[in-house]
Amino acid sequence: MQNVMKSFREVLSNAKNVLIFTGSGVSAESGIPTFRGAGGFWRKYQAQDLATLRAFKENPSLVWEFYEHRRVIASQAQPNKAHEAIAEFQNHYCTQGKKVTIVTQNIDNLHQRAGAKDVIELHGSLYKTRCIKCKDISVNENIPICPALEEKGLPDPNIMISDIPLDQLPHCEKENCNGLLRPHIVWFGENLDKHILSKTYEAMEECDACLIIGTSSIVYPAAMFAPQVAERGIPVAEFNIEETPATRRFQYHFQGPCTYTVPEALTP
Ligand code: BV8
Ligand code: ZN
Repeated sequence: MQNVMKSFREVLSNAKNVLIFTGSGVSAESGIPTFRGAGGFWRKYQAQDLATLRAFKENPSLVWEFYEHRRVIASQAQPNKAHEAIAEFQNHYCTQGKKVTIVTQNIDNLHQRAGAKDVIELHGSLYKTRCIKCKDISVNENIPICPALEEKGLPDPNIMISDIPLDQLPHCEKENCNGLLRPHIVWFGENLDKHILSKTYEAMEECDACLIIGTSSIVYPAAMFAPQVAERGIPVAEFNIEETPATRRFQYHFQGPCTYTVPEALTP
């Protein structure tokens, strides 16, 4: 093991409160496409053209097909060695009375499926819906989420139409509501949940070591968080297959697939 990794493992063994940020790169080796890579496309759209309230209002059928496709992909994916190492590290640290907070930009639920606890999902979850009428938030892991969306999310770029009638899209089952459901996901141009942000800021203030894994640090405000921790003089280690716009802000950068580098850092 190289000396730099040894020194970071030393930092972790002395730390009492570790903060772990993750992005789509932590799920890449589970077969879930990242945004920046080729995977950022579905049919003839870029993910961020569909992850907006405007797209949903204009064509709820198209946006629901996009998210149904991702629900199917993520439900068929397995947590990888990086997700497992993070969950085991959190579990092991808790038995020593230390704290590990996991803050993810991902909506794929793979940290939780690997056994991680109290995961802070900055951008929501593929498996939660929110009613646009009564605002009820519910967990929903049904595949398909409704009969009309069965097999409807295929990424084939030749599929040109998305015309599921509104009344066949997912609707609220709360008493006398029946409002249209949307994914409980933060779209571009939407604010992050205040409560989630305050829990994140608290973890940023309290931590004495930080890891940032598999993110291009391009999307705000998430991109600001690890650099702000580094500004406090806290050791931050970036795990990525390449350098990012934030790399120079961090004390450590471990280059390579995170299923190799993260277990090397976290396994006792
Ligand atoms: C907001 C849910 C206030 C949806 C997501 C101009 C300048 C600055 C900011 C803005 C701007 N214009 C607009 C904005 C604000 C905008 C933004 O930041 N835009 C970017 C594109 C510039 N932000 C917002 O809109 C946010 N809200 O600011 O509210 C506001 C209000 C009104 C008006 C304006 C502002 C909301 C952002 C949340 C959007 N929702 N997700 C969905 O998933 O469908 S964001 C989504 O994209 C992800 O959650 C994630 O956050 C982001 C993708 O980033 P990554 O996860 O990092 O993935 P990426 O593919 O980029 O990188 C993968 C990395 O992994 C790479 O570095 C790669 O090298 C690495 N990797 C790959 N394989 C591996 C690996 N590493 C290790 N091992 C491997 N095997
Ligand atoms: Zn409702």
